[in-house]
Amino acid sequence: MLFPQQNDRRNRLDLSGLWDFQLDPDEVGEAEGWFAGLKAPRTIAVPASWNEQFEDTRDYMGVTWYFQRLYVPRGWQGDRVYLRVGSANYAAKVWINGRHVGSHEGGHLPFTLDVTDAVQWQGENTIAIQVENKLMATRVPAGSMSGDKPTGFMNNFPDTTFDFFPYGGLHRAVYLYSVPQTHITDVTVTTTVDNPTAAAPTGTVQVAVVASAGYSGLGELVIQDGEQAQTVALHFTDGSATATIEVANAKLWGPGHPHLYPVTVSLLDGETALDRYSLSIGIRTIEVQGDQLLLNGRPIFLKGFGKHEDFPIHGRGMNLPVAVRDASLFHWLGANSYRTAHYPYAEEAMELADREGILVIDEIPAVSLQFGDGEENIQTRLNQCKLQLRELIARDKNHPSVIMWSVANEPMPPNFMRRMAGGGDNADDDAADAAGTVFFRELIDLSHELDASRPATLVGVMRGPVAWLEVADVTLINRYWGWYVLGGRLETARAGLEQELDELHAQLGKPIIISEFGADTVAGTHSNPPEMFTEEYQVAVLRMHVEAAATRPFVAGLHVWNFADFKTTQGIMRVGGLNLKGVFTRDRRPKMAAHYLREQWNSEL
Ligand code: GCB
Repeated sequence: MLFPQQNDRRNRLDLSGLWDFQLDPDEVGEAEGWFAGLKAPRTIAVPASWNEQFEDTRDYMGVTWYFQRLYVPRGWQGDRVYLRVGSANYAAKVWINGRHVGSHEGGHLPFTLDVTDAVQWQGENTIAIQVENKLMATRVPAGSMSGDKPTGFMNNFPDTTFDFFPYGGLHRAVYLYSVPQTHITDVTVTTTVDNPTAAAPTGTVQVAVVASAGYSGLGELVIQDGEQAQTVALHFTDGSATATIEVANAKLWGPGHPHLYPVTVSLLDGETALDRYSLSIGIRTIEVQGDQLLLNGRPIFLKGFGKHEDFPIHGRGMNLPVAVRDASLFHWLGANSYRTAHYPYAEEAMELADREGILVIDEIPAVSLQFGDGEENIQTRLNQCKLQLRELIARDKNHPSVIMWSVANEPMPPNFMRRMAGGGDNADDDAADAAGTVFFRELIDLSHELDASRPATLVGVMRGPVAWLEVADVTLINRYWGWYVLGGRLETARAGLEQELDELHAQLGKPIIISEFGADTVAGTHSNPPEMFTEEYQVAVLRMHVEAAATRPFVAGLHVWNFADFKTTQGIMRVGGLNLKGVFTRDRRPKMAAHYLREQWNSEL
């Protein structure tokens, strides 16, 4: 899972650019051998979603083909060669020079294929990637729950169970890279701090390294602290080695002081490096104590947003200038955190968060999980969730910015709509809720098993079962008081919100983060007194939450839904196919709410 890197032992070719592309609605491509060349290609940009690059592809959710030609540098001969696809939504099959080399399912996490034996050194190589984005009940996230009968998110089109556009394509860069035959395959860094609130704390950096082919030999670990470097030897047995370094006077990582220490791991043959891998680490701690979330031993209040990877034309495709702009707007606002709603974001976004001191709640694509379509489908989705959680933690475990894993957003209890209308529980619901509790406990346990250093959570839907929240280390709740519930009646909504916060705190005794709240707002629409959809109303809804949190020390964070307006499916609740709850427009112009938050969040610093 290590991100490909260019150094004196490793090479990396970024295959971003213009590729050949063809839709395959009749699914004849494989039988007709399109992996050797497309029949009627058009040109597409990679990385990006296919949906908005052409007139006829916006709602296309089927099979497509991407095709590229390239030379593999002769200097790589003798090394191992890998192909790494950053994100192919949803399923991908890959051919090199007409030979099938691997497949992957799950649209927001990278996969790597060993293509050493498939590439040729004389002449041109071809890469064909079949990407398919069918909306299916057995996928995570799930599309239509019942084939042709639309039952998804408010009967919207395309038919999803979730409220964002189901973009398809090669969303992140594709790399070809080389590593030496004996190479580093994984590095895991964990940090602890003795007395983190002391003036000059000591940090302990533990590093576990895995090397290929059961490597048993020497290596070294170097951590750079300004002008000083500390070096320790690594002794590998059967491909594994661990080392611990103490950093005196450690500069702890956090918002406002995102200090990163360069670390390099090498495998050594005498003086010669067989392989090396570098990363930037942050020394910090994150823990839950009673009803508080502690960063470096001090309570931290999360100020920020649920976001989306979304921008016109790029769709969900990686867009570095937008990511940089968003980080800059976070600083302008005084925001310190976000949740990767509702899927893992690009690795570059995590790196940016490390550098900029932004805290991240990192989420798998388990949005709107359903529990009403039979045991078999539920188990299929559980397995897919576990796989994606493993892949996510393997990918992001070394980022100091990542402070928590989220294993689900708004899983749907059966009879959700009845509950939303204020109906009470009944016996059937209890059984389904109990099955859900087991499902989430498995995911939270897996998260703890894979990474004991970070809390794990799931994000509860309004009127969802409290037992589901109980399994999480931190209580994350999405609440739409004043919007979906008691819209326009803000005084009554405020009382409902406050009562609910106090009750949940009394029941669970954990820190509460309101991980979504907000109001759809048409930029430029105003009213006095505030009315739904106006900029004044959005400010009033946000103010209600800011004030409710201010008098409740157990509220450990407010994440406004959403940072920016974003594309979703078409339907009666989504004007122009957009969710308008952004405090910025889709092109990042501030609404009044952005100015309001800026005043609030900067004055608290
Ligand atoms: C939610 C979902 C989010 C939606 C939002 C809304 O609770 O988690 O995906 O976009 O509500 O605006 O309805």
